[in-house]
Formats: sequence, C-alpha cells, structure tokens
Amino acid sequence: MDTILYAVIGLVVVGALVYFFVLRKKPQPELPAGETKPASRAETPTVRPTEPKPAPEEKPTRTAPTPEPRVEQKRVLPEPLASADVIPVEESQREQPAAEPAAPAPKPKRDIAGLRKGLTATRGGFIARLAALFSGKKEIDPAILQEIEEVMLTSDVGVKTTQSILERLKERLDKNELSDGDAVWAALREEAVRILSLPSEPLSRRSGKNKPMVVLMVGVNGVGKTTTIGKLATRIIGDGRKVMLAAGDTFRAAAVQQLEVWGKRVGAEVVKGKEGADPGAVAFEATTKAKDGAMDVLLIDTAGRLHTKSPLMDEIKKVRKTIAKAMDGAPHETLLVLDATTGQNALTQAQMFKDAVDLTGIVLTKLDGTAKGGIVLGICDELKVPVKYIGLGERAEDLREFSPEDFALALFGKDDDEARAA
Ligand SMILES: Nc1nc2c(ncn2[C@@H]2O[C@H](COP(=O)(O)OP(=O)(O)O)[C@@H](O)[C@H]2O)c(=O)[nH]1
Ligand SMILES: [Mg+2]
Repeated sequence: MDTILYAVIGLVVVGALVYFFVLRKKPQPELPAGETKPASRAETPTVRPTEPKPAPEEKPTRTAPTPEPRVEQKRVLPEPLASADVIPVEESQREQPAAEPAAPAPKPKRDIAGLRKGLTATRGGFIARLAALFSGKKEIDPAILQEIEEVMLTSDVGVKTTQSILERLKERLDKNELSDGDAVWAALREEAVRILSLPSEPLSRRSGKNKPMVVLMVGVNGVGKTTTIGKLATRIIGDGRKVMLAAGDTFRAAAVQQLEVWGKRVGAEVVKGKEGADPGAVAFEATTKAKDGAMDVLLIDTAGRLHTKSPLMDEIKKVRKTIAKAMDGAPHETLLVLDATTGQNALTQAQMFKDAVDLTGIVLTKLDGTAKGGIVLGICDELKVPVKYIGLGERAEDLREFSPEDFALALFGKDDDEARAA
C-alpha cells in the first residue's frame, strides 16, 4: 500500500514538475524567435533612438527647412521662382564641368580653323614643300637638314632665321632626339613657337590705367594702316570701350574720308584737320579731346611714308613728341603695319622703322593673299618686336590677335593635330 502511495505521490510530483516545466516551456518556443527579437528589440530601441538620432541629426536640416519648404512650396509653387530657383543650381552644376572646356576650347577651335584657311597660300607654299620632304620617310638621316635648309631659304623665313632653326635641329639630331619624320616636324613647330613667342601684351588685355590708351599707326603706303584702325576700332568698341579716331594722314583728302567711313561704321568720332595740316597738330588735338572725352582708346592714323625718306621718318618722330606733350607717356603703343605680300621687303621696312621710332608691336596684314607667311618668323627672330595682330582679309572681323601657338599649329599642323586641338 505504501509503495502504491509513494508511487501516486511520485506521479503527482512528477506531474506537477512536468506541468510546471511545460508551462514555462510554452513561452519559450515564442522566445527563441523572440529571444533574438527581444535581444534585437532590446537593441532596436537603442538603435532606434540612434536611428532617430541620425534622423534628428538630419532632421535639423530636414526639420528646419521642412516647415519652411512647406511654406515655401506653397509660396513657390504658384510662382515661377520655384523652377527658377532650381534651374540655377542645375545650371551651375552643369556649368562647372562645361566651364572648363568652354572658356579656352572655342577660341583655339575658331582661331585655328580660320587661321588655317587664312594661311592657305603659305601652307601650300614652303610648308607643303617641307612636308613633302618627310613623306614616305620612316628614318631620318642628317641629309634632311640640307633639304630643309634649301626649302626654307627659298621661302621668306630669311637666311638668319633659317640658320638658327637648323642649328637647333642639328643639335637635337646629334643627340638622337629626333628619330623620325614626325619628331623633326614637331621640332620645327616648337622652333616656330619659340621664335614667335616674344613678350607682348595685346591691346585688349591692357588695363585702363592709361586712359586714353594712345595708339599710333605707322607704315608705308598701302600696307593697311587705315583698314587696321577700322578693324581695331570695331573690336575695341565691341568690347564695350570708347574709341576716338584721329586722321593724321593729312596728305590726301581721300585718306581722311576713308577713316570717316570707318568712324561712321563703328560709331566713333573722327578728329581731323584741314588738308595738308600738320599731322602733329591733329594728333595733339585728338589726344587732348580723347582725354577730355574720357575715351578708352585713341587710334591715330598717319600718312604712308617711305622708310627710305629720312624727312618723313623725322616727321613721325615729331608726331610722337607732340603726342607726348598732350599726354605724359603717350603714345602707349606705336604699331608698325607691314604687308606680308611684300616678303623680305617687309623685314627691311621693319628694321628702318624700328631704328627711327620705338615700336611696341607689329601688325602683319594680307596674310590671306600670300605664300610669304614665313616672313613672320624672320620679323620676330631678327627684330624681336612682337607681332600683335594679323590681317587675314579686308573685313572688320579679319583682324586677329596673334597667338604664337595657334599660328604655328595652323601653319605646321596636320589634320589630326587640328582635331586634337579642337
Ligand atoms: N586681303 C587683305 N587686304 C587688306 C588687308 N588689310 C588691308 N587690306 C587692303 O589693303 C588696301 C590698303 O589698305 P589701307 O588701309 O588703305 O592702307 P594704308 O595706306 O596703309 O592706310 C585696302 O584695299 C585694304 O582693303 C588684309 O589683311 N587682307
Ligand atoms: Mg591710309
């Protein structure tokens, strides 16, 4: 009986224990899933505050503007400003990548294509003959120097400049720096850039510290002085600056009229004297007027003078002195205009004008109609006077600021060079 009693008690205890454990185990199956959850739940609440934390952290930026944008949106939506406000951001974002190539890219593109066209005759002349020396040659032997020399001497580059270029080429060949035709061609182009790169400040980039900036044009008859003044005036006025013209060519009534035509075309006042008047007096009056009228630039035309006639060269010296009396430091620029079609004669003119007056720069005109463009190398190399502008035609837009790199690229450039530059 006792054993039965013990067995019953034991069963009850075991049952109680089983019941107890079963009850406790029941929530457990929920827990395993929950266990990780509570753990993560325990974390999530901590994470959530941190999540909200970044959110509140972001919120300050979000929350601060959110109420405002909401108001703004309400205000902005009916107004076109909403889109206007957005576009500038997009534009500024677009402009940034676009701005890099945009500023420098279009200029060389236009210049080189235009220059190439303008220099067609020269390119077809000695440049084509030089190029022919290299065609089909993979290896370069020193004999090529002699051939280059022959071609360059028959061009208008000039003896001195040809020799200086060849000396440098020879040095590089001796050092084995120029192994093939392309390398020699590239070296020729580098030499051209070196010779053409003289310190020079284009008129357009000069500050207004000298107001007015007085520019005196000199040169022999028919080189393009008056036309260049008209072209320059067009450019300067196009830049938003005030220009006055002075008809210092008092020899011929037609010369004054020609300047007046330009004056009317560009909207610039022309100061003139009576026929046969002293050009110095006209220049003096114009300088005073330009000062009083707060002009930015005064362009003074002069009569064509033969560089071989010393009284005429003395006259131009006198004109310069008279201008200096009207304004300290003036003329700020004395530009010699040379006609490229005259070839070596242009170099002779340049030498004589340089001896007579302090030249600040050269304008080389009519490059469009000549195969003698190589003269520009001779002028820069022998005179060390920078070429500031070149004329590639008779129209106002045919005057170009001279860039040694662009000029050399247009002259020596191959089609693929041009594509790369573009
Ligand atoms: N093809 C071409 N003709 C030019 C250029 N510059 C001037 N001319 C022309 O050369 C001629 C003489 O020009 P002009 O200005 O009267 O010379 P100036 O006597 O020195 O004043 C005119 O028929 C001009 O149109 C140029 O760059 N290219
Ligand atoms: Mg003239």
